Formats: sequence, structure tokens, C-alpha cells
Amino acid sequence: MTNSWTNKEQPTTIVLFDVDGTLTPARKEISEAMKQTLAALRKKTVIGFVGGSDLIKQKEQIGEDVLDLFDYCFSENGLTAYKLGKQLASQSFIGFLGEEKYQKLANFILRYLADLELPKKRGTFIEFRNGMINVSPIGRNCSHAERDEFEAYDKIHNIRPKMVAALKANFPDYGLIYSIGGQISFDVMPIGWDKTYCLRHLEGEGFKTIHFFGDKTFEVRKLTSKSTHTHLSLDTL
Ligand code: M1P
Repeated sequence: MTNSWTNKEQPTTIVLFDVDGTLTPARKEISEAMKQTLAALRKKTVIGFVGGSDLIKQKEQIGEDVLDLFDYCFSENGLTAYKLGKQLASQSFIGFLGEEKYQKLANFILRYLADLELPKKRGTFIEFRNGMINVSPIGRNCSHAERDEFEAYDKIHNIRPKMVAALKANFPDYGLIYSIGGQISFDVMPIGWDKTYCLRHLEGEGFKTIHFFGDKTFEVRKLTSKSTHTHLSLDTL
């Protein structure tokens, strides 16, 4: 199959990058050196990012012009997606779950957190995104120092793994997966809406090779697509 990326040296190769911990330090800004590397790579292959956060955060970290810097932009794992700056079809978490089920889930989370003693608690414990919710026991509006502190505390006390286990036990029929990808939170999304979701936008686009670079890539899955050798490493789920 041919595709439309004839301006690239390798038009059937796409290189995808995770954001936090890969293109940028966690929740921090991209460096000029990284931007230049991406611009040079973009001449050779098609490039994209696939991040768990929403586009607003990716603009804060990569720049207001983020949509111009990549051929594909996959926010919220591709639930919100852009090709050459034009938005592609999207789905929503609330559309999948429905208001009634969502409220049961949110109420359980807030009750669980209310009973939790931590060295520090701040604010924004549930961040409602288009394609997922993000749950943070300390609260998303903690400072950078506080997030480092929570991460270290969590490594010892397993706050997030225990909370995920409680959610799995209480909502076994909700069709959700839980991903502890960052420092202070975990993502909750429908099964299949992890980082591999973005691949749905690449089907039929004529790519033969898909490279993914990310941190916490513990599992490697060989995909059964029409591509000759397509590999994608996943965040831990
Ligand atoms: O990209 C990994 C994770 O980065 C952030 O996590 P945290 O704030 O816990 O460091 C979040 O954007 C999260 O959604 C994302 O999966």
C-alpha cells in the first residue's frame, strides 16, 4: 500500500513518542534540543506523540504550536487526535460509561480518598478528561516538590496499587482498565483505550513500521496488523 507522505525519506515509517518522561521530564517543558531533534527526524519519517494527558497540558509542555510540530498528535492516548493539525473522530469516557455508572465510580473514589491518611493532600482528586478520568490521591494541583514526595511515599506504601485493587474489586463489570503511568495519579479508561488506542487512527494509512518510544514500557506486544513488523510498547496497565 502507498501513502501520502511522499515528502519523507521513509514515508511508511512512523515514530511515536510518549510525552511525560520521554519528550519532557514529568509535567515539565520540552527542551530546545529535543525540539530540534524532532524537526530533523520529521524530515525522515512521519512523527507523532501519544500522551495520556489532554491537549491543554501538552500545549503547556511542548508549546502552543504543538499541533504544527508533529504529523500526528494523540492526546489522551488518541481519544482526541489530530493529523496535520486537523481533528480526527473522537469518543468520550462519559459516553462509554453513562452518567449513572460514572457517579457511582466517582462517589466510591471520593469516599475512599476521604478515609485515606497521607502526609499531604492538596486538590483536584479526580480530573475529568474526554477519554478517561485521572485519579490522584494527593491531588493534581500539588507542587513539583510535593509530587516527588508523594511518588517516594507511594513506592513504600503502595497507595495507588491498593486503590486500583479496590476499584477492580468493586467495579468488576464496568469494562475499565487502570494505568499507573505517572508520579501522583492513575488513569481510568475503557478496556482498549490505552496507548494502543491511537493505532486505530493509523489503520489503512499505509505504515509498514511503527516505532514507539516511552518510559515504563514493560510489555511488548506484536500486533497482528497488515504491517510487516509493527511493534508497540505499552505503559504498564
Ligand atoms: O504520561 C504518564 C501520566 O502522566 C501524568 O501522570 P502524573 O501526573 O501522575 O505524573 C498524567 O497526565 C497521566 O494521565 C499520564 O498517564
